[in-house]
Amino acid sequence: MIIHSDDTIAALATAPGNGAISIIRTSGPESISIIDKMFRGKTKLNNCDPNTIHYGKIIDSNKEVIDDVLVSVFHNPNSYTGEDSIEISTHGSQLIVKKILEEMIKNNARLAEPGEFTKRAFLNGKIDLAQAEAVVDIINSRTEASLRGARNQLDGLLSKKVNLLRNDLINSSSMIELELDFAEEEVEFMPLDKMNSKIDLILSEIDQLLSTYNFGKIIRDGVNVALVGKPNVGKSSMLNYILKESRAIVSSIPGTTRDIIREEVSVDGILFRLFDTAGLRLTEDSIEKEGVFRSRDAVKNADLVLFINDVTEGFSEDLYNELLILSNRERIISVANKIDLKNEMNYNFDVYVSAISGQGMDKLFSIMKEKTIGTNNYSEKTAVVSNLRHYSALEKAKDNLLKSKESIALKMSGEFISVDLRNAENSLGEIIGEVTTDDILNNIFSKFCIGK
Ligand SMILES: Nc1nc2c(ncn2[C@@H]2O[C@H](COP(=O)(O)OP(=O)(O)OP(=O)(O)O)[C@@H](O)[C@H]2O)c(=O)[nH]1
Ligand SMILES: [Mg+2]
Repeated sequence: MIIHSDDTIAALATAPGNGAISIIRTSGPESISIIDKMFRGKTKLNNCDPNTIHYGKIIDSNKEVIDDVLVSVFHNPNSYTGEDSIEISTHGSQLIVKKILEEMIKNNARLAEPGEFTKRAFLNGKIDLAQAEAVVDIINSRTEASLRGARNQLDGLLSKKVNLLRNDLINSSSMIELELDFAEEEVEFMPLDKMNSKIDLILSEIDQLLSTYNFGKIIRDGVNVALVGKPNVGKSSMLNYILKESRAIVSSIPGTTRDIIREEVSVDGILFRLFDTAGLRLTEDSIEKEGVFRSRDAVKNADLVLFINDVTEGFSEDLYNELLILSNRERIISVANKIDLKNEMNYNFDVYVSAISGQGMDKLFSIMKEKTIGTNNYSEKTAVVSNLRHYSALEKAKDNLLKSKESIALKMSGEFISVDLRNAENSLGEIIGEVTTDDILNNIFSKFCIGK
Protein backbone atom coordinates (compact mmCIF):
# COMPACT_ATOMS: atom_id res chain seq x y z
CA MET A 1 0.00 0.00 0.00
CA ILE A 2 1.25 3.49 -0.84
CA ILE A 3 1.07 5.82 2.14
CA HIS A 4 0.56 9.43 1.19
CA SER A 5 1.42 11.34 4.33
CA ASP A 6 4.81 12.08 5.78
CA ASP A 7 3.74 13.90 8.92
CA THR A 8 1.93 12.75 12.05
CA ILE A 9 -1.39 14.26 13.08
CA ALA A 10 -3.15 14.25 16.43
CA ALA A 11 -6.56 15.26 17.73
CA LEU A 12 -9.19 14.54 20.32
CA ALA A 13 -11.51 11.94 18.77
CA THR A 14 -14.28 11.99 21.34
CA ALA A 15 -16.67 14.90 21.94
CA PRO A 16 -15.00 17.83 23.71
CA GLY A 17 -15.98 18.20 27.34
CA ASN A 18 -15.85 16.07 30.45
CA GLY A 19 -16.84 12.43 30.21
CA ALA A 20 -15.86 9.03 31.53
CA ILE A 21 -13.03 8.76 29.03
CA SER A 22 -11.55 10.83 26.23
CA ILE A 23 -9.75 9.35 23.28
CA ILE A 24 -6.88 11.08 21.56
CA ARG A 25 -5.99 9.76 18.18
CA THR A 26 -2.82 10.04 16.18
CA SER A 27 -1.88 8.88 12.70
CA GLY A 28 1.27 9.02 10.63
CA PRO A 29 4.76 7.57 10.42
CA GLU A 30 5.93 8.88 13.80
CA SER A 31 2.82 7.95 15.77
CA ILE A 32 4.47 5.19 17.72
CA SER A 33 7.82 6.90 18.33
CA ILE A 34 6.12 10.11 19.49
CA ILE A 35 3.94 8.34 22.04
CA ASP A 36 6.85 6.13 23.14
CA LYS A 37 8.62 9.30 24.34
CA MET A 38 5.67 10.08 26.62
CA PHE A 39 4.52 6.61 27.65
CA ARG A 40 5.72 4.60 30.62
CA GLY A 41 4.40 1.02 30.57
CA LYS A 42 5.70 -2.53 30.76
CA THR A 43 7.17 -2.45 27.25
CA LYS A 44 8.13 0.05 24.63
CA LEU A 45 5.23 0.51 22.18
CA ASN A 46 7.70 0.12 19.37
CA ASN A 47 8.25 -3.50 20.39
CA CYS A 48 4.55 -4.32 20.79
CA ASP A 49 2.48 -6.45 18.49
CA PRO A 50 0.07 -4.53 16.27
CA ASN A 51 -3.56 -4.21 17.38
CA THR A 52 -2.76 -4.52 21.07
CA ILE A 53 -3.74 -2.41 24.05
CA HIS A 54 -1.32 -1.32 26.78
CA TYR A 55 -1.75 0.16 30.22
CA GLY A 56 0.70 2.81 31.42
CA LYS A 57 1.26 6.45 32.29
CA ILE A 58 1.70 9.48 30.07
CA ILE A 59 4.36 11.84 31.39
CA ASP A 60 5.30 15.34 30.34
CA SER A 61 8.79 16.61 29.54
CA ASN A 62 9.46 17.21 33.27
CA LYS A 63 8.62 13.56 33.94
CA GLU A 64 5.42 14.58 35.74
CA VAL A 65 2.59 12.10 35.29
CA ILE A 66 -0.31 13.58 33.28
CA ASP A 67 -2.65 10.57 33.48
CA ASP A 68 -3.00 6.77 33.57
CA VAL A 69 -4.00 5.69 30.12
CA LEU A 70 -4.75 2.78 27.82
CA VAL A 71 -2.92 2.92 24.53
CA SER A 72 -4.11 1.02 21.44
CA VAL A 73 -1.45 0.45 18.84
CA PHE A 74 -2.28 -0.05 15.14
CA HIS A 75 0.24 -0.78 12.43
CA ASN A 76 0.02 0.28 8.79
CA PRO A 77 -2.03 -0.84 6.89
CA ASN A 78 -4.43 -2.23 9.47
CA SER A 79 -5.80 0.99 10.95
CA TYR A 80 -8.62 3.41 10.16
CA THR A 81 -6.27 5.64 8.16
CA GLY A 82 -4.13 2.82 6.85
CA GLU A 83 -1.13 4.39 8.61
CA ASP A 84 0.59 3.67 11.91
CA SER A 85 -1.88 4.97 14.42
CA ILE A 86 -2.43 5.16 18.16
CA GLU A 87 -5.47 5.82 20.28
CA ILE A 88 -4.92 6.97 23.85
CA SER A 89 -7.83 6.55 26.25
CA THR A 90 -7.50 9.01 29.12
CA HIS A 91 -9.72 10.09 31.96
CA GLY A 92 -12.33 12.33 30.41
CA SER A 93 -10.88 15.69 31.39
CA GLN A 94 -10.38 18.60 29.03
CA LEU A 95 -7.23 19.63 30.87
CA ILE A 96 -5.65 16.19 30.55
CA VAL A 97 -6.47 16.12 26.86
CA LYS A 98 -4.98 19.58 26.37
CA LYS A 99 -1.77 18.65 28.19
CA ILE A 100 -1.30 15.40 26.29
CA LEU A 101 -1.93 17.07 22.94
CA GLU A 102 0.55 19.83 23.81
CA GLU A 103 3.14 17.23 24.69
CA MET A 104 2.53 15.39 21.43
CA ILE A 105 2.97 18.60 19.49
CA LYS A 106 6.25 19.29 21.29
CA ASN A 107 7.31 15.85 20.08
CA ASN A 108 6.62 16.72 16.44
CA ALA A 109 2.97 15.81 15.92
CA ARG A 110 0.68 18.44 14.44
CA LEU A 111 -2.97 19.15 15.20
CA ALA A 112 -5.21 17.45 12.64
CA GLU A 113 -7.49 19.47 10.40
CA PRO A 114 -11.22 18.67 10.29
CA GLY A 115 -11.77 15.27 8.70
CA GLU A 116 -8.07 14.67 8.19
CA PHE A 117 -8.09 11.13 9.57
CA THR A 118 -10.87 10.14 7.17
CA LYS A 119 -9.18 12.06 4.37
CA ARG A 120 -6.06 9.98 4.95
CA ALA A 121 -8.18 6.81 4.98
CA PHE A 122 -9.43 7.89 1.54
CA LEU A 123 -6.02 8.92 0.17
CA ASN A 124 -4.51 5.68 1.41
CA GLY A 125 -7.21 3.65 -0.33
CA LYS A 126 -8.92 2.28 2.80
CA ILE A 127 -12.27 3.70 1.65
CA ASP A 128 -13.49 5.53 -1.43
CA LEU A 129 -14.93 9.03 -1.44
CA ALA A 130 -18.60 8.02 -1.25
CA GLN A 131 -17.73 5.85 1.73
CA ALA A 132 -15.84 8.72 3.38
CA GLU A 133 -18.93 10.90 3.00
CA ALA A 134 -21.01 8.15 4.58
CA VAL A 135 -18.91 8.48 7.73
CA VAL A 136 -20.32 11.98 8.32
CA ASP A 137 -23.82 10.77 7.53
CA ILE A 138 -23.49 7.98 10.08
CA ILE A 139 -22.38 10.42 12.75
CA ASN A 140 -25.22 12.81 11.92
CA SER A 141 -27.99 10.28 11.46
CA ARG A 142 -30.85 10.52 13.93
CA THR A 143 -33.34 7.99 12.61
CA GLU A 144 -33.12 4.26 12.01
CA ALA A 145 -33.68 4.77 8.29
CA SER A 146 -30.98 7.40 7.86
CA LEU A 147 -28.53 5.27 9.79
CA ARG A 148 -29.32 2.27 7.61
CA GLY A 149 -28.85 4.38 4.47
CA ALA A 150 -25.51 5.72 5.64
CA ARG A 151 -24.39 2.23 6.70
CA ASN A 152 -25.19 0.86 3.26
CA GLN A 153 -23.15 3.64 1.69
CA LEU A 154 -20.23 2.97 4.00
CA ASP A 155 -20.49 -0.73 3.19
CA GLY A 156 -20.03 0.27 -0.44
CA LEU A 157 -23.48 -0.44 -1.89
CA LEU A 158 -23.48 2.74 -3.97
CA SER A 159 -19.77 2.55 -4.75
CA LYS A 160 -20.06 -0.99 -6.12
CA LYS A 161 -22.89 0.01 -8.39
CA VAL A 162 -21.08 3.11 -9.65
CA ASN A 163 -17.92 1.09 -10.18
CA LEU A 164 -19.72 -1.50 -12.28
CA LEU A 165 -21.23 1.17 -14.51
CA ARG A 166 -17.91 2.94 -14.79
CA ASN A 167 -16.09 -0.25 -15.78
CA ASP A 168 -18.71 -0.92 -18.43
CA LEU A 169 -18.06 2.52 -19.83
CA ILE A 170 -14.30 2.06 -19.71
CA ASN A 171 -14.66 -1.15 -21.71
CA SER A 172 -16.88 0.48 -24.29
CA SER A 173 -14.69 3.51 -24.79
CA SER A 174 -11.60 1.30 -25.05
CA MET A 175 -13.30 -0.65 -27.84
CA ILE A 176 -13.90 2.54 -29.77
CA GLU A 177 -10.38 3.77 -29.14
CA LEU A 178 -8.99 0.45 -30.30
CA GLU A 179 -10.96 0.80 -33.50
CA LEU A 180 -9.51 4.25 -33.99
CA ASP A 181 -6.02 2.79 -33.62
CA PHE A 182 -6.78 0.29 -36.32
CA ALA A 183 -8.62 2.83 -38.46
CA GLU A 184 -6.75 1.87 -41.60
CA GLU A 185 -7.70 -1.76 -41.37
CA GLU A 186 -11.38 -0.86 -40.93
CA VAL A 187 -11.93 -3.44 -38.21
CA GLU A 188 -14.95 -3.09 -35.99
CA PHE A 189 -14.58 -4.24 -32.40
CA MET A 190 -18.07 -3.29 -31.37
CA PRO A 191 -20.80 -2.52 -33.91
CA LEU A 192 -22.45 0.84 -33.32
CA ASP A 193 -25.92 -0.57 -32.74
CA LYS A 194 -24.49 -2.85 -30.08
CA MET A 195 -22.70 0.12 -28.54
CA ASN A 196 -25.93 2.06 -28.61
CA SER A 197 -27.85 -0.58 -26.71
CA LYS A 198 -25.00 -0.92 -24.23
CA ILE A 199 -25.24 2.82 -23.55
CA ASP A 200 -29.02 2.51 -23.19
CA LEU A 201 -28.51 -0.12 -20.54
CA ILE A 202 -26.11 2.08 -18.60
CA LEU A 203 -28.47 5.03 -18.97
CA SER A 204 -31.35 3.09 -17.51
CA GLU A 205 -29.20 2.09 -14.55
CA ILE A 206 -28.23 5.74 -14.03
CA ASP A 207 -31.89 6.79 -14.25
CA GLN A 208 -32.72 4.19 -11.65
CA LEU A 209 -30.07 5.64 -9.33
CA LEU A 210 -31.24 9.20 -9.97
CA SER A 211 -34.80 8.19 -9.13
CA THR A 212 -33.75 7.20 -5.61
CA TYR A 213 -32.45 10.68 -4.78
CA ASN A 214 -35.64 12.22 -3.49
CA PHE A 215 -36.11 9.28 -1.17
CA GLY A 216 -32.46 9.25 -0.14
CA LYS A 217 -32.37 12.95 0.59
CA ILE A 218 -35.48 12.79 2.74
CA ILE A 219 -34.19 9.81 4.64
CA ARG A 220 -30.88 11.55 5.20
CA ASP A 221 -31.96 15.13 5.89
CA GLY A 222 -35.55 14.84 7.07
CA VAL A 223 -38.62 16.77 5.99
CA ASN A 224 -39.57 20.34 6.94
CA VAL A 225 -43.25 20.51 7.86
CA ALA A 226 -45.03 23.82 8.47
CA LEU A 227 -48.20 23.78 10.57
CA VAL A 228 -50.22 26.73 9.32
CA GLY A 229 -53.75 28.02 9.44
CA LYS A 230 -55.92 30.74 10.90
CA PRO A 231 -55.59 31.56 14.58
CA ASN A 232 -57.10 29.10 17.01
CA VAL A 233 -57.59 26.21 14.59
CA GLY A 234 -55.40 23.94 16.74
CA LYS A 235 -51.91 24.12 15.23
CA SER A 236 -50.12 24.10 18.56
CA SER A 237 -52.43 21.39 19.88
CA MET A 238 -51.43 19.28 16.91
CA LEU A 239 -47.72 19.87 17.54
CA ASN A 240 -48.18 18.83 21.15
CA TYR A 241 -50.15 15.74 20.16
CA ILE A 242 -47.45 14.63 17.71
CA LEU A 243 -44.64 15.25 20.20
CA LYS A 244 -46.64 13.65 23.01
CA GLU A 245 -45.74 16.58 25.25
CA SER A 246 -47.09 19.98 26.07
CA ARG A 247 -44.40 21.82 24.11
CA ALA A 248 -46.35 24.85 22.82
CA ILE A 249 -48.81 26.98 24.74
CA VAL A 250 -52.38 26.17 23.78
CA SER A 251 -55.23 28.53 24.59
CA SER A 252 -58.64 29.49 23.33
CA ILE A 253 -57.37 33.02 22.72
CA PRO A 254 -56.61 33.50 19.01
CA GLY A 255 -53.04 34.68 18.43
CA THR A 256 -51.43 32.57 21.16
CA THR A 257 -48.41 31.45 19.17
CA ARG A 258 -46.23 34.29 17.95
CA ASP A 259 -42.81 32.87 17.30
CA ILE A 260 -41.96 29.76 15.36
CA ILE A 261 -41.61 26.65 17.50
CA ARG A 262 -39.38 24.04 15.94
CA GLU A 263 -39.28 20.41 17.05
CA GLU A 264 -38.25 17.11 15.52
CA VAL A 265 -40.04 13.81 15.56
CA SER A 266 -39.30 10.51 13.90
CA VAL A 267 -42.22 8.64 12.38
CA ASP A 268 -41.49 5.22 10.86
CA GLY A 269 -37.83 6.14 10.50
CA ILE A 270 -38.47 9.46 8.76
CA LEU A 271 -37.37 12.63 10.49
CA PHE A 272 -40.08 15.29 10.42
CA ARG A 273 -38.99 18.78 11.46
CA LEU A 274 -42.18 20.47 12.61
CA PHE A 275 -42.64 24.25 12.58
CA ASP A 276 -45.60 25.48 14.62
CA THR A 277 -46.42 28.99 13.43
CA ALA A 278 -48.45 32.03 14.35
CA GLY A 279 -51.98 31.94 12.96
CA LEU A 280 -52.24 33.78 9.64
CA ARG A 281 -54.49 36.82 9.91
CA LEU A 282 -54.45 40.59 9.50
CA THR A 283 -53.35 42.13 12.74
CA GLU A 284 -52.29 45.50 14.08
CA ASP A 285 -50.23 44.01 16.90
CA SER A 286 -46.60 44.50 15.86
CA ILE A 287 -45.33 41.33 17.55
CA GLU A 288 -48.05 39.21 16.03
CA LYS A 289 -47.39 40.88 12.68
CA GLU A 290 -43.77 39.71 12.82
CA GLY A 291 -45.07 36.26 13.76
CA VAL A 292 -47.33 36.19 10.71
CA PHE A 293 -44.40 37.28 8.57
CA ARG A 294 -42.35 34.38 9.93
CA SER A 295 -45.20 31.95 9.32
CA ARG A 296 -45.17 32.85 5.64
CA ASP A 297 -41.43 32.22 5.53
CA ALA A 298 -41.92 28.82 7.14
CA VAL A 299 -44.41 27.93 4.41
CA LYS A 300 -41.93 28.94 1.71
CA ASN A 301 -39.22 26.74 3.20
CA ALA A 302 -41.44 23.77 3.94
CA ASP A 303 -41.35 20.46 2.08
CA LEU A 304 -44.84 19.82 3.43
CA VAL A 305 -47.51 22.25 4.57
CA LEU A 306 -50.16 21.08 7.00
CA PHE A 307 -52.96 23.51 6.25
CA ILE A 308 -55.03 23.22 9.39
CA ASN A 309 -58.67 24.27 9.54
CA ASP A 310 -61.24 24.26 12.29
CA VAL A 311 -63.85 21.90 10.88
CA THR A 312 -66.67 23.79 12.62
CA GLU A 313 -65.70 26.86 10.61
CA GLY A 314 -65.19 25.09 7.30
CA PHE A 315 -62.42 25.44 4.75
CA SER A 316 -60.52 28.77 4.58
CA GLU A 317 -60.55 29.27 0.83
CA ASP A 318 -58.83 32.67 1.01
CA LEU A 319 -55.96 31.30 3.06
CA TYR A 320 -55.60 28.27 0.81
CA ASN A 321 -55.20 30.58 -2.18
CA GLU A 322 -52.53 32.50 -0.33
CA LEU A 323 -50.67 29.25 0.46
CA LEU A 324 -50.76 28.29 -3.20
CA ILE A 325 -48.71 31.41 -3.93
CA LEU A 326 -46.15 30.62 -1.23
CA SER A 327 -45.88 26.89 -1.84
CA ASN A 328 -47.32 24.44 -4.36
CA ARG A 329 -50.38 22.25 -4.45
CA GLU A 330 -48.55 18.94 -4.09
CA ARG A 331 -46.97 20.04 -0.85
CA ILE A 332 -50.14 21.12 0.88
CA ILE A 333 -52.21 18.73 2.98
CA SER A 334 -55.55 20.22 4.00
CA VAL A 335 -56.44 19.09 7.46
CA ALA A 336 -59.80 19.43 9.20
CA ASN A 337 -59.21 19.62 12.93
CA LYS A 338 -61.63 19.41 15.91
CA ILE A 339 -63.52 16.54 14.28
CA ASP A 340 -64.71 15.62 17.78
CA LEU A 341 -66.97 18.69 17.62
CA LYS A 342 -68.75 17.97 14.37
CA ASN A 343 -70.26 15.00 12.58
CA GLU A 344 -71.34 16.03 9.09
CA MET A 345 -68.60 16.96 6.59
CA ASN A 346 -69.32 19.37 3.79
CA TYR A 347 -65.89 19.99 2.35
CA ASN A 348 -63.51 17.45 0.99
CA PHE A 349 -60.47 17.78 3.26
CA ASP A 350 -57.50 15.44 2.76
CA VAL A 351 -57.84 14.23 6.31
CA TYR A 352 -60.07 14.73 9.36
CA VAL A 353 -58.45 14.72 12.77
CA SER A 354 -58.77 15.74 16.37
CA ALA A 355 -55.62 17.07 17.98
CA ILE A 356 -57.24 16.43 21.34
CA SER A 357 -58.41 12.83 20.98
CA GLY A 358 -55.86 11.80 18.35
CA GLN A 359 -58.58 10.54 16.02
CA GLY A 360 -57.37 10.49 12.38
CA MET A 361 -53.77 11.24 13.27
CA ASP A 362 -52.49 7.89 11.91
CA LYS A 363 -54.11 8.71 8.60
CA LEU A 364 -52.39 12.11 8.66
CA PHE A 365 -49.02 10.44 9.28
CA SER A 366 -49.51 8.05 6.41
CA ILE A 367 -50.42 10.92 4.06
CA MET A 368 -47.35 12.85 5.21
CA LYS A 369 -45.21 9.82 4.60
CA GLU A 370 -46.68 9.13 1.20
CA LYS A 371 -46.33 12.75 0.10
CA THR A 372 -42.64 12.70 0.96
CA ILE A 373 -41.36 9.32 -0.13
CA GLY A 374 -44.26 8.15 -2.30
CA THR A 375 -44.82 4.45 -2.27
CA ASN A 376 -41.10 3.82 -2.67
CA ASN A 377 -40.02 1.09 -0.44
CA TYR A 378 -36.54 0.23 -1.52
CA SER A 379 -35.10 -3.03 -0.37
CA GLU A 380 -32.11 -3.14 1.93
CA LYS A 381 -29.94 -3.99 -1.05
CA THR A 382 -30.90 -1.05 -3.26
CA ALA A 383 -28.16 1.52 -3.77
CA VAL A 384 -29.71 4.85 -2.84
CA VAL A 385 -28.35 8.29 -3.74
CA SER A 386 -28.72 10.74 -0.88
CA ASN A 387 -25.98 13.26 -1.58
CA LEU A 388 -26.39 16.20 -3.96
CA ARG A 389 -22.79 15.84 -5.14
CA HIS A 390 -23.46 12.27 -6.25
CA TYR A 391 -26.74 13.26 -7.84
CA SER A 392 -25.10 16.04 -9.90
CA ALA A 393 -22.30 13.73 -11.00
CA LEU A 394 -24.85 11.14 -12.17
CA GLU A 395 -26.71 13.85 -14.10
CA LYS A 396 -23.48 14.92 -15.78
CA ALA A 397 -22.76 11.30 -16.71
CA LYS A 398 -26.26 11.00 -18.13
CA ASP A 399 -25.88 14.16 -20.24
CA ASN A 400 -22.65 12.87 -21.71
CA LEU A 401 -24.15 9.49 -22.50
CA LEU A 402 -27.06 11.17 -24.26
CA LYS A 403 -24.54 13.18 -26.28
CA SER A 404 -22.70 10.01 -27.24
CA LYS A 405 -25.97 8.52 -28.46
CA GLU A 406 -26.52 11.58 -30.63
CA SER A 407 -23.04 11.19 -32.09
CA ILE A 408 -23.79 7.55 -32.85
CA ALA A 409 -27.09 8.45 -34.47
CA LEU A 410 -25.35 11.05 -36.61
CA LYS A 411 -22.70 8.45 -37.50
CA MET A 412 -19.98 10.80 -36.30
CA SER A 413 -16.38 9.70 -35.99
CA GLY A 414 -15.50 7.40 -33.12
CA GLU A 415 -13.40 10.13 -31.55
CA PHE A 416 -16.49 12.12 -30.62
CA ILE A 417 -18.23 9.12 -29.17
CA SER A 418 -15.23 8.15 -27.14
CA VAL A 419 -14.81 11.68 -25.70
CA ASP A 420 -18.41 11.65 -24.46
CA LEU A 421 -18.00 8.21 -22.97
CA ARG A 422 -14.77 9.24 -21.24
CA ASN A 423 -16.52 12.32 -19.80
CA ALA A 424 -19.35 10.17 -18.47
CA GLU A 425 -16.81 7.79 -17.01
CA ASN A 426 -15.05 10.69 -15.26
CA SER A 427 -18.30 11.96 -13.77
CA LEU A 428 -18.95 8.54 -12.28
CA GLY A 429 -15.35 8.50 -11.10
CA GLU A 430 -15.98 11.73 -9.16
CA ILE A 431 -18.53 9.97 -6.98
CA ILE A 432 -16.10 7.40 -5.69
CA GLY A 433 -13.12 9.75 -5.86
CA GLU A 434 -11.29 7.97 -8.71
CA VAL A 435 -11.30 11.40 -10.31
CA THR A 436 -11.02 14.29 -7.93
CA THR A 437 -9.57 17.71 -7.24
CA ASP A 438 -8.25 19.40 -4.10
CA ASP A 439 -11.31 21.65 -4.13
CA ILE A 440 -13.70 18.72 -4.05
CA LEU A 441 -11.72 17.07 -1.25
CA ASN A 442 -11.45 20.24 0.82
CA ASN A 443 -15.12 20.88 0.43
CA ILE A 444 -16.01 17.40 1.60
CA PHE A 445 -13.60 17.03 4.50
CA SER A 446 -14.01 20.54 5.88
CA LYS A 447 -17.54 19.48 6.85
CA PHE A 448 -16.15 16.85 9.20
CA CYS A 449 -15.34 17.55 12.80
CA ILE A 450 -11.77 17.61 14.04
CA GLY A 451 -10.63 14.18 15.13
CA LYS A 452 -12.75 12.30 12.57
N1 LIG B 1 -62.49 20.16 20.73
C1 LIG B 1 -61.29 20.39 20.23
N2 LIG B 1 -60.61 21.48 20.59
C2 LIG B 1 -59.38 21.68 20.07
C3 LIG B 1 -58.79 20.76 19.18
N3 LIG B 1 -57.58 21.22 18.84
C4 LIG B 1 -57.42 22.39 19.49
N4 LIG B 1 -58.50 22.67 20.23
C5 LIG B 1 -58.72 23.86 21.06
O1 LIG B 1 -58.66 25.00 20.24
C6 LIG B 1 -58.08 26.09 20.94
C7 LIG B 1 -56.90 26.65 20.16
O2 LIG B 1 -55.90 25.68 20.11
P1 LIG B 1 -54.38 26.04 19.77
O3 LIG B 1 -53.67 24.76 19.62
O4 LIG B 1 -53.85 27.03 20.73
O5 LIG B 1 -54.61 26.73 18.37
P2 LIG B 1 -53.53 27.45 17.43
O6 LIG B 1 -53.94 27.19 16.03
O7 LIG B 1 -52.15 27.09 17.82
O8 LIG B 1 -53.82 28.97 17.77
P3 LIG B 1 -52.86 30.27 17.62
O9 LIG B 1 -51.51 29.93 18.16
O10 LIG B 1 -53.54 31.28 18.41
O11 LIG B 1 -52.84 30.60 16.16
C8 LIG B 1 -57.68 25.56 22.30
O12 LIG B 1 -58.69 25.88 23.21
C9 LIG B 1 -57.61 24.04 22.08
O13 LIG B 1 -57.89 23.31 23.25
C10 LIG B 1 -59.54 19.59 18.83
O14 LIG B 1 -59.13 18.72 18.06
N5 LIG B 1 -60.78 19.46 19.39
MG1 LIG C 1 -50.60 28.16 18.44
